[in-house]
Amino acid sequence: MDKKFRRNVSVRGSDDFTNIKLAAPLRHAAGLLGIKAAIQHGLKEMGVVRSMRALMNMNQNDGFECPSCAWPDPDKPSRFREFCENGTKALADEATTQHIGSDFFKNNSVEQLSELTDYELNKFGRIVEPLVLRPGKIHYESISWQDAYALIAKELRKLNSPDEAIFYTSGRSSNEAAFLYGMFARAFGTNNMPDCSNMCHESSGVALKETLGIGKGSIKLEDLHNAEVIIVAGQNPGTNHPRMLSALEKCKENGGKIISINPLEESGLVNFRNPQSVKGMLGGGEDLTNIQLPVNINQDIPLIKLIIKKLIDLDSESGTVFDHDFINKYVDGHEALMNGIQEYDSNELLQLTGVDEDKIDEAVQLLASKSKIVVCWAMGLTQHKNGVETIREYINLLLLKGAIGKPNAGTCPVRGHSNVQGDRSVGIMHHVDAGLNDRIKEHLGFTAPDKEGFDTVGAMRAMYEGEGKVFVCLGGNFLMAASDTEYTAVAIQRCNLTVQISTKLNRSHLVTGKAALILPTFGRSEKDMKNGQLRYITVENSMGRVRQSRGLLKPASNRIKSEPELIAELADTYFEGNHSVNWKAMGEDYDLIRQQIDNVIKGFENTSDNSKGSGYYLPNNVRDLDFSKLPNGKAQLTLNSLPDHELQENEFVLMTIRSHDQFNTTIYGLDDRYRGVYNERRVLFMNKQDMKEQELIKMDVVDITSFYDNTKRTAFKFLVIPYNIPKGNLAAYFPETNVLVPYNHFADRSKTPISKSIVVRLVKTKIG
Ligand SMILES: Nc1nc2c(c(=O)[nH]1)N[C@H]1C(S)=C(S)[C@@H](COP(=O)(O)OP(=O)(O)OC[C@H]3O[C@@H](n4cnc5c(=O)[nH]c(N)nc54)[C@H](O)[C@@H]3O)O[C@H]1N2
Ligand SMILES: Nc1nc2c(c(=O)[nH]1)N[C@H]1C(S)=C(S)[C@@H](COP(=O)(O)OP(=O)(O)OC[C@H]3O[C@@H](n4cnc5c(=O)[nH]c(N)nc54)[C@H](O)[C@@H]3O)O[C@H]1N2
Ligand code: SF4
Ligand SMILES: [Mo]
Repeated sequence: MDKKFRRNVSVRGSDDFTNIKLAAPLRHAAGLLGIKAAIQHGLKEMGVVRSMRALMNMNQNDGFECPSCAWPDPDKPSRFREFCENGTKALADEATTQHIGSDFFKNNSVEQLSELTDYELNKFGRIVEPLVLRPGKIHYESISWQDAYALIAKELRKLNSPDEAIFYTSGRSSNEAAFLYGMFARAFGTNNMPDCSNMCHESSGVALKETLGIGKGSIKLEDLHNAEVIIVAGQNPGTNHPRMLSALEKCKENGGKIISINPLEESGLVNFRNPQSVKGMLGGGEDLTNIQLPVNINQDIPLIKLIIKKLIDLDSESGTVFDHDFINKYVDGHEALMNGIQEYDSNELLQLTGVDEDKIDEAVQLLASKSKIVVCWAMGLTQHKNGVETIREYINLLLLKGAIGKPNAGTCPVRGHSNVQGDRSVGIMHHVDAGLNDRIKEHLGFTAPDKEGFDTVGAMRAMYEGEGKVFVCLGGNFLMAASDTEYTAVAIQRCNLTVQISTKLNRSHLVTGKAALILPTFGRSEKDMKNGQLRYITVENSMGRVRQSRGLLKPASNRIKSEPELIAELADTYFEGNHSVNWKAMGEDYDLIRQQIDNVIKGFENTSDNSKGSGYYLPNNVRDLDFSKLPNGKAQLTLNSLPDHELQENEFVLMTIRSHDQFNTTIYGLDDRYRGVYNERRVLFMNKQDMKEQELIKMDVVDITSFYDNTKRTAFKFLVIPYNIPKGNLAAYFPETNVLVPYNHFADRSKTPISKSIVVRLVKTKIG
């Protein structure tokens, strides 16, 4: 049953049910309920004055960037209007007035705390002083910053090779912190820089880079407003990128159409009651989706192939469906694609999708006559074995339509964490970039390693095998975010030292290496003062715009430090002031960091000046129709094979998704209002017909098991809920179900764990 480790810590926490209430899923998002939920949450955590001051400043050009998702702000934001329910929750969660320090840990051992749920752990509040968990001990104690740095430096020096250290980054950091951190890892001697995007949009990066030459999206916010068709695939913006709904609304008002490709009919995509418009508050809101295609999980490739096939038939009649001029001029691989696609039988493709042909034909008719098409996507496409190929298939569609590199058309991988794109841009990556290493040598004066480092799954394996011994995390909650929770727990516990640079308590502070440190840091809303000056950081949003962010709230304590400063002090301690980089000076004056970012990272220019006001866009070759770095100097059409899901009897495909009340592993509350689930997270969404066949009724309790490579994995105790989901498909929340995702099954080439298509069985344990 419950697997316990070296310290008697639980990986699972409590799995008691919490008194579920069910309602019908909502047919609209936001509106009054959204505002009420946001304000309630904000006021409870922050108090009235703090809430109002902070909200007035969030996403303003002279304020701070929302710490939640990476959705862009308009270039000219309007006062007091640029936030949403979930941004408010994220802010309240970070700016909470609840605090914990060494007294708290004196009374609560890591063993006791680990018995709680992730929701309960997060509620304790902000960590306000550096803490150490010494070998064999179960209580964290206070430690000075200098002693904490010295402990890390000592453990790093003990390693046989720099490659025994691993430096993880979660995407909430800033460009300045991420740059220093990445450069410290390299100066120390390793490219072991796993990153949350390895579990997130890595498949998008790989697919986009090899087809279009840049691992980022091509559109800007305004392009959505005037697109003729927006395809939203594998994404739930109502919950995860709420202000995207305003962009979809604008597109609809301008006459555009929306196609949603998703096994679920997500409320936010059905109808949006914009809390910032009269129509949204008093009227019925805006219906968003015109055509919903409830595709079976991981059957997007057959769906898009079928759509392309049908478009080919229409094009052979009229010659106007595809943009032949564009294809001739800019696209490679047309003939191969046309030949390749003929091998597929339309009926077989249709069967795989599970969608009504009439609906697909409606989408085909729409796409045939339009060319300003944007495809938006998120985790529903990336987290599959064939995530890279799935995205490439959508890019095929865009290229054939000539919907690339022109206004109101293109690619929109909607990023997760607020600065995950920036972190990657400024050098958080496990790959070797020879040009980058040359510039490091030239401007920073040291030789960066030229050996490929570990990504997330590589890091898990290395720690498990004893090859990774010191694990430093710039934010995040690696234990709960990574796949195969129990394997990852063993891996982490084999480390000599684990270091978490964090704001709030999470399970990665409890399931640790032999020794552990928590280095508490500022949230983005907090005022970062040095020598009487207010310092700011910069971030890059999902559409490649770099802008400044300056906090305004009083920091949670005077014993916490900013991320850049503490990283610089750690580097300075490690190098004992004896290194080509003046770390200490950079940690004090972020302009010095920005100058080096401009020197070392391509595309960044005069960042300290240019990111004022509305910021500046980084170069993007797709916007300029420049494919010169790709084979034959052209964008690439690709041949992608069909996914292979041979299910045995009683097997299902499970996707692990987010509820409306969480940010990744941070659980704000127990409701999923849009899906009609209240006060419970241990639920399994299931098709009614499947329930009947499995002899299950509503509220039956099941264990979910997966079986890969002769290993059975079990997520215990889930309540079955009948839901509008395609037959054969299941959905449950992450991170409770991460235990089912095998550590060694991930997307080809991007190595993103298969969190959206896990083959599982159900075992009934109790009648509901
Ligand atoms: N409030 C809030 N905001 C967030 C986050 C959060 O946890 N909370 N997380 C942030 C992060 S890091 C990220 S990466 C993003 C995640 O944003 P999303 O990707 O929207 O998040 P998920 O809940 O994983 O939802 C995946 C969607 O894909 C659909 N889907 C699953 N499998 C398939 C498939 O095979 N094909 C298709 N077409 N659809 C499929 C699911 O039904 C679901 O609607 O959100 C960011 N923003
Ligand atoms: N099964 C399954 N697994 C998944 C996913 C899935 O859909 N299904 N999604 C994956 C995705 S898309 C992602 S991005 C990863 C997320 O993986 P992570 O980024 O590792 O996880 P988070 O839950 O976002 O991290 C939350 C913690 O970050 C810390 N934190 C918050 N703000 C700050 C800050 O400003 N600075 C610092 N230093 N720390 C801060 C807090 O201590 C908080 O507890 O999870 C992945 N795992
Ligand atoms: S859409 Fe995302 S970035 Fe914008 S306010 Fe909402 S949570 Fe914050
Ligand atoms: Mo993500």
